[in-house]
Amino acid sequence: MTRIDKAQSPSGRIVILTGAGISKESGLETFRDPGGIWSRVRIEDVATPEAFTRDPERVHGFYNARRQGLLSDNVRPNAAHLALARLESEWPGEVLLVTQNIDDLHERAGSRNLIHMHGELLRALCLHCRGVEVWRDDMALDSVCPTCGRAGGLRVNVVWFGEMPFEMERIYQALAGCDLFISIGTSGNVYPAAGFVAEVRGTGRGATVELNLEPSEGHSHFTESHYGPASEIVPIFVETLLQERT
Ligand code: BJW
Repeated sequence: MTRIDKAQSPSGRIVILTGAGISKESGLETFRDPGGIWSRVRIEDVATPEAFTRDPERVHGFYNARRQGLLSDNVRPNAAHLALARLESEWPGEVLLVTQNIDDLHERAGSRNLIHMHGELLRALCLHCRGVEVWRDDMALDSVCPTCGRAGGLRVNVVWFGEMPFEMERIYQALAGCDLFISIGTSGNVYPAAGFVAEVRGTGRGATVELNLEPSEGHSHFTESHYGPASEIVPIFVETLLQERT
């Protein structure tokens, strides 16, 4: 099990990257597993700026369905989300959670130091005024921006292929200074997130741990790996990490 060297790093800075696999047991679909989202819908049709320009109604429909799913009663944080929130509150050093997920399950579990690098399903971006507002209803071509009052400019505030993920400078700064990097429930197919582990290895400083159902694309970069459902292996890993500090 990974240890943070207490002598070198008394407070131990941790960066955690999460992907769709952590929310799978909460009832949300992954993208690239068999039967996942990209097996039913083409990326080019719903997850690029060009798709939105070509057929905004279709893109709205895709995200409206996922928003309704996220807000349904049976979708809630699982033991893995809760364990990461516990780690943030009990760990003596900084814990930064970087999620690729657009759901709000980390917030609902209690995580606070959190970056949504691929955006948030429950926020709208106005292309007229660049305002970003909470949005929990269906979105349509004639939806009105709560900030500027104009219709026709709203899109879901997520990062599509070809767009720049959010807060990259802050993320790379945290990766450069971290003592432990933990990657959870991500297939390692999408950059720049897939390159974070190599970034940490390049500093020669941080330990790197993968917690996933199966080895990801970048599994060989990690110094330690544990495989199984996130709701089982994440709480065990967090418990051990906290025990080792005491
Ligand atoms: C479990 C489990 C359980 C299951 N327990 N585990 C070559 C050509 C063209 C483009 C590129 C290129 N090389 C790189 C690019 C850039 C491109 C890219 O990466 N393309 C690749 C396809 C090659 N990237 C971009 O365009 C990004 N922007 C960018 O690069 O800007 C320029 C830049 C330059 C320099 C620095 C910084 C930036 C933007 C990427 C946007 C991704 N958007 C999406 C959709 C939007 C949001 C949404 O609709 O939800 O984000 S795509 C989709 O994939 C989504 C996810 O966040 C993302 C990652 O998926 P994730 O989370 O890994 O899910 P899965 O399904 O792949 O994996 C799930 C894993 O969980 C699996 O391993 C399972 O085993 C596991 N699992 N059940 C634990 N119970």
